[in-house]
Amino acid sequence: MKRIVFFLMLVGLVSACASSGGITVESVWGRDSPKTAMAGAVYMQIKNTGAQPDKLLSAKSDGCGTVELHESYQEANGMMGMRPVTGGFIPIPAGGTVELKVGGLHVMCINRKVDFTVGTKVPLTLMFEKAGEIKVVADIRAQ
Ligand SMILES: [Cu+2]
Repeated sequence: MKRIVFFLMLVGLVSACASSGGITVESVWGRDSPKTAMAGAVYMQIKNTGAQPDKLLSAKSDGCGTVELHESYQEANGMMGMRPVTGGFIPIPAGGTVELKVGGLHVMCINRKVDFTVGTKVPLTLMFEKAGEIKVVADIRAQ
């Protein structure tokens, strides 16, 4: 019986954070959005406890037609816009944490195949230059 409880705890930990090499990805979530929206943003914390800098190169998901790495920026008219990140990757400095958050960097799920409704889980595969593939699950929630 104790073993079963331990196993369940372990599964809980694995889904809450995923790591490879010196890279750990935590708090992966997306905000719920109308079914009519074609795209949805996913946020997370990426920690690099290694001695080498790494790069998030790309991401993919069965729940999305295309996945892009985006940054938010302020347009000349003061409106917030977003665009693919400069250089096409997100640098993860050695010993640093990069936060993908509302109004900043995010992973963009384009041509969604799943609705971003509260409680939905969207699997994502992140590709890092050195750490390789890291699979995570985004929890869709209100904020
Ligand atoms: Cu975006």
